[in-house]
Amino acid sequence: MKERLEELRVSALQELQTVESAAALGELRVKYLGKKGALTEILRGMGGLSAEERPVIGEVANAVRSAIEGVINEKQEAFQQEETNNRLRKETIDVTLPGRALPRAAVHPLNKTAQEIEDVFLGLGFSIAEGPEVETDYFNFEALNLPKNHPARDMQDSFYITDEILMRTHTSPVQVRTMQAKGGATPVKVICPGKVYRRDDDDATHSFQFNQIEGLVIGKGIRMSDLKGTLLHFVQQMFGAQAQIRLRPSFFPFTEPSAEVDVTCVQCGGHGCRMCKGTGWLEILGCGMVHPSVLEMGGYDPEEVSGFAFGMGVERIALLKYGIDDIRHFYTNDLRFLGQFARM
Ligand code: 2NL
Repeated sequence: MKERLEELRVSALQELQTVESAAALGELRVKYLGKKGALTEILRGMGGLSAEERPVIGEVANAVRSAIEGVINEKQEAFQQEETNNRLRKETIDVTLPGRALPRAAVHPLNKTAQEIEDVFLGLGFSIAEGPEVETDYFNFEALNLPKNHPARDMQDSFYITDEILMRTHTSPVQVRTMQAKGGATPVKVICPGKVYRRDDDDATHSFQFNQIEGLVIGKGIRMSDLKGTLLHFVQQMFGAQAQIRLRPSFFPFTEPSAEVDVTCVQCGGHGCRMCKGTGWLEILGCGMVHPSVLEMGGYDPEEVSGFAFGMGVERIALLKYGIDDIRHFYTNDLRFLGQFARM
């Protein structure tokens, strides 16, 4: 039995010398030291030994086991070390390599224009109010003095969801909601930016969905000259100190009197060119003094307070400001178009 143990030691150590992988080493551990391994196999014969022989053979068996185990553990550690080294080598990062440049994003020209417009009015002490894009007939039309038979209420011109609910056609309903929330308190100084919807066929100057910014001021003694001064300031902030405005009489159901506002042509400065069709002026917004009925429905006494309001299309302002010829550029997201606004 002793000889068999010594032979086992020799053959195990020999085989271990040439082992080349952690997996093969694992197999050898099982083969020699495992529960059904060679050593166990030999020791199974211990039962037939005499009481004197048993401790002697036991000692030899332990020595053989620890010799084999020692070599296996040593080798295993070496394999592990090697694997760690390989991993470290493979995962080495060259921190001196130049980084990969990320493509730089840009604010969309429409949002940029809206932000610029908002900034001018924030600078004048206005606050920004927002509201739902799905509106009731009451807030979108009724409270704005648009009578039931008004052409703007035609089913053909708006996106109706039910008889009473539609996609808002302007941001005015937000101003009505603002007035009603104020419960008659003054002053009111808000601008309402947002998407609006009209049943138009898209072309270079029309879109079924576009962005509007409306403004509303209500207070004691608010006059048309306040409106004019506010709009002149806005236009000069937006287009430069040389810009002038002119007001032409117009009509809106929710204002009286109403006016259309022109700015001196951004292209020729007012001399007349192709852009302004030789007039020197470009139309940029509509405005007026809030109609007494609209004030009343907003919860204000038209005998006590007055107000002005205006509304502009963000697309139109952006077209003029950046010299763009087709609003569809704003919606088709051609990166060659959008990229031009990246660092403006
Ligand atoms: C345009 C003209 C306008 C208003 C909008 C308004 C709102 C209330 C009361 C009175 Cl709550 N008026 N809004 C007034 C005049 C003109 O928009 O051409 N927009 C693109």
